[in-house]
Amino acid sequence: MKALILNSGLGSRMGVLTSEHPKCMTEISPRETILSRQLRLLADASVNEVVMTTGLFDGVLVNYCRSLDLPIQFTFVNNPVYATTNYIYSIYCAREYLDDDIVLMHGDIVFEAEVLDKLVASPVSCMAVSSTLPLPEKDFKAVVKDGMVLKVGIEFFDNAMEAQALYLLKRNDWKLWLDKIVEFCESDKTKVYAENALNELDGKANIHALDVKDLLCQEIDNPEDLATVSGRLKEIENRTVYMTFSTDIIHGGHIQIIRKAQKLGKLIIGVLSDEAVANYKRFPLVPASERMVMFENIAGVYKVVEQKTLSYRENLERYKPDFVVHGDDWVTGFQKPVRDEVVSILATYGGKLVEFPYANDQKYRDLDNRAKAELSLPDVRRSRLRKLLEMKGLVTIMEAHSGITGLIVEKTCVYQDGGTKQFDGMWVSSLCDSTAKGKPDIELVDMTSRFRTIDDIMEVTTKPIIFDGDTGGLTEHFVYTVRSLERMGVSMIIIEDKTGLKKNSLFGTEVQQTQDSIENFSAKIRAGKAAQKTRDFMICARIESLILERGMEDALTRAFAFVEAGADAIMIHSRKKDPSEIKEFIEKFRAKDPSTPIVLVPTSFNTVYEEEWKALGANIIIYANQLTRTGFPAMQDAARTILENHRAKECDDKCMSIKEIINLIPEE
Ligand code: SPV
Ligand code: MG
Repeated sequence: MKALILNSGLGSRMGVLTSEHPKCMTEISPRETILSRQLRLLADASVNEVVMTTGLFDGVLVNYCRSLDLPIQFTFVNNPVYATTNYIYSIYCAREYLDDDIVLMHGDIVFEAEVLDKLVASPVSCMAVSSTLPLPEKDFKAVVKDGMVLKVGIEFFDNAMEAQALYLLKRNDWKLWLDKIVEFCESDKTKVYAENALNELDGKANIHALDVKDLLCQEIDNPEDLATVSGRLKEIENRTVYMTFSTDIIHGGHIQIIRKAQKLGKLIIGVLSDEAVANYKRFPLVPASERMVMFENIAGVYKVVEQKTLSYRENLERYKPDFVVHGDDWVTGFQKPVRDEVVSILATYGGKLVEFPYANDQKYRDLDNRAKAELSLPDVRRSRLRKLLEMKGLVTIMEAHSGITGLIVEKTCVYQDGGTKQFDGMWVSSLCDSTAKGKPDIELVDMTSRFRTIDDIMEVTTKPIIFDGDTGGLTEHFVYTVRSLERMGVSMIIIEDKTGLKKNSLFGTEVQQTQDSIENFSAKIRAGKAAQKTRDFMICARIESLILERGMEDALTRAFAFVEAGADAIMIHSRKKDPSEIKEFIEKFRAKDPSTPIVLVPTSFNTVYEEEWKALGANIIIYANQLTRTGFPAMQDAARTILENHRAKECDDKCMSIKEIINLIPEE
């Protein structure tokens, strides 16, 4: 596709403005002339070959075009008799360069990017017309019937629309018109409009009317036009466009949509906060502060701001952008409520939503998968629990005891109120790990076997892991456990202040359980902290005083002593249904220690919502055994159903489909 720009005219109605250069070099804004704007928009629309006819000042014009340094290849054609002929003759002079699809425009037309984009994207020949503007007395009008342009000229008022000499002409249609132009010029009809030749074709050139309505598309004939157009441009250039990004990798697809958005106005980019990204898709590899810098450095981005939540409300109300740009992938699906909210906020002040086709390109998905894989590397995974705590204040952790339960924790996601919610990490429970192996929870499953479970989970997931270290064993052994876990990429070990043969805490005082002394347990914590190599790894001290009914004071004394010994977090446990003793502990602990993270395992005291725990000052909520306790009864039920029915059919409805399994477990 080539552009043909007609710049041979004298532009005498512009007065002194055209005394030293052609009209197209008239300034329309502090940075642009009519021509530089046309050429920049053509280059943006990937029209990179321009044939330009020239007349008076042709040397000035040629030098000017070259000085613009645009990715455009020019062919200049001088009309030697520009003073006595009309542009029909200029086209005739250029005819040998025009065997292509042609964007034809007069050199004095100013239009906004959307007009040219629509024109260039048109699958058929078309001419820019407006159904909303009044018919001009002395300028072009197009006679339009059934969407087709039949005639163009000044004299037509019936069935006519305001029209501008801006066309897309497909090669075959253009050839018909060009042949007529040649015929006219060779029989000396050179003082008429090229459209006179077109009109003789009686609509055979198949030119459709492209209705650009109120979009700017206007020729500049005199200083009054110049003032109007400059004013419109100022208003257009002050329009703002808002887009949100959650990505930590910028690829070609992003740049493409950014370029499209920039054509609509000054582009404000909202970078989604780390917390919102972590909830919405995955933990960001690059923090929001750095992602903001990435976008600030993309040419032509006007401003970068943080968007704290998936909802656009706060930023739309603050910046009131004229446009919000998004891919069309949110028209349906879980983001629909976010979109609906955007539409309703835009409606309050007359903003517009512009949706471009979503680039669902495999190569971009691969890129994101590679980034995701990085999250499973030991160093990256280990450090993430601390970051999540910092970012969210409260993190939620779900039990996993195998690859498949790990995948369930990794992937389960619910969509609520336009947002998403998923677990932040996994708890490798001693109870569930032992149960899965058919063994009691008495530190019988040895560390090697427990590590094997962690490895199975790590192989297929990326989220941080908290390991249930029971009593931690002998201090001499514990230091090795800390190092091994740290090396594997586990984020935290929780050890309980018990000694001897450990029994599960939920038995409480029904079984013989011995609490360790503060001194011994503190020494174990100190040794563990001294053994670890990184700053990221955390040792959490679990206090069993309430389980063993030793009272609140004992629990608090131990908590402060263990923090003193170096514990990075405190877990307080209870087997009562009533959450009051846990609430009392949090309140009293927080009165003296505002920052050490508090971990809870609300299996018995399960009536309190996460939001309330957060408000009270808790930081990690572990759902310690629910996958085990729901999974195994389902298996027992299936086994019983088959035994009772002597076949598997009755079990079918209880089964996960093979398709669902395939979705849960992707092949590499
Ligand atoms: C586990 O899940 O193994 C625990 C938590 O240690 S609890 O069972 O509540 O003691
Ligand atoms: Mg346990």
